[in-house]
Amino acid sequence: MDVPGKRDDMIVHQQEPYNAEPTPSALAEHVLTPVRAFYGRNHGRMPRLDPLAWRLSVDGLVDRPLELSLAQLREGFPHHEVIATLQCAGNRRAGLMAVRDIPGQHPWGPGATSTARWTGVRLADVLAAAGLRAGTTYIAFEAPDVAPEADPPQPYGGSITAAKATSAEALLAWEMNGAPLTVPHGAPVRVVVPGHIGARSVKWVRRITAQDHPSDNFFQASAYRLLPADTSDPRPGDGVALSSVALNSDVLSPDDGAVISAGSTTVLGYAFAGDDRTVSRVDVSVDGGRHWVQAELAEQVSPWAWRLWSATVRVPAGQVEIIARAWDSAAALQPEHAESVWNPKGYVNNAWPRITVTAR
Ligand SMILES: Nc1nc2c(c(=O)[nH]1)N[C@H]1C(S)=C(S)[C@@H](COP(=O)(O)O)O[C@H]1N2
Ligand SMILES: [Mo]
Repeated sequence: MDVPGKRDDMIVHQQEPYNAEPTPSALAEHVLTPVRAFYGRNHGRMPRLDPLAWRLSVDGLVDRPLELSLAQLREGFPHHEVIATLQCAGNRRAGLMAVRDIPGQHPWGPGATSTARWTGVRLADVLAAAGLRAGTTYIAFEAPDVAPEADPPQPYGGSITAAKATSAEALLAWEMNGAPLTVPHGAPVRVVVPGHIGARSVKWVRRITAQDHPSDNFFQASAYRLLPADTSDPRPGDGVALSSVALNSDVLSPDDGAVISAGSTTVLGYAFAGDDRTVSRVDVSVDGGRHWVQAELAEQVSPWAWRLWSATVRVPAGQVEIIARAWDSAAALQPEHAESVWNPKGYVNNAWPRITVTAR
């Protein structure tokens, strides 16, 4: 299937299913990532749903199971907007693959992260209309796209806690940056879970289930889990299920490997921390960490959005490594080395970003 409306310089990791990220310089251009540059992450063939035939069912531990058309969803609940960054748990995996190979996974760079303004209704309002019963601890989502990599092959799904699902920020969205959602981003309606890994923002959602346990879907029980480095034969439920996005940052300009002029250079990047954390400080070093320049943080456009940053540093002639490190509002600092965060599926590489330039 062709993927309409994407920049032609997207870095395509896989054509079918479509997996692609913008170049670092394209990502650095805007605080709100244009849809044509927004990364795409798909585990199966994208479904093309007829918006008039689409129905959302809400079932499980509810007093009044619902079946909503798109019109009922749009007309039955107040509309809300949230600017939120989506970050795939596999973002920056290439840095882990450089430590030790991770077979069968895409070598994502920094671009499996993008930010948009999402419009829809609060998931909380829809759950309230259904009447959540006492004992509901998780809200599970299911979509129609079948993922061949799942064992057994099954429709994509996942879950979040009932607390997160009833928060003010979790949406059922039909618009992205003021335009109707496109098929690659989940048309007609997707879940948007700000502050959680992208995997929980289920696209093409068709079923929402209130339950007293996490989803047993492959992408909740087996994938998107942080396994110990020495795990050889993982079973469902092993390791840590990923939800909140850990503090992370990367350098977007100059390009890794670029030839630049020695002297004053502006370094651009992003930093992001999920859920109740925000980014508080970013530093840049061009001398292996002996000296650091504190970066200027661009405006925090929403509590759920990344922060772009810039730092002006003096780059000496020769081959120079540019390093960055970020702190969040809980005073956590990114881990220094990718070696210490390597894990079998290659998730959450939040080690200090390092690029190498040649200055003349
Ligand atoms: N139905 C469905 N939803 C999905 C996925 C998927 O494959 N199928 N991929 C998830 C993952 S892993 C991520 S990171 C985000 C990516 O959203 P995007 O393609 O709009 O950038 O969607 C999530 N929602
Ligand atoms: Mo993802």
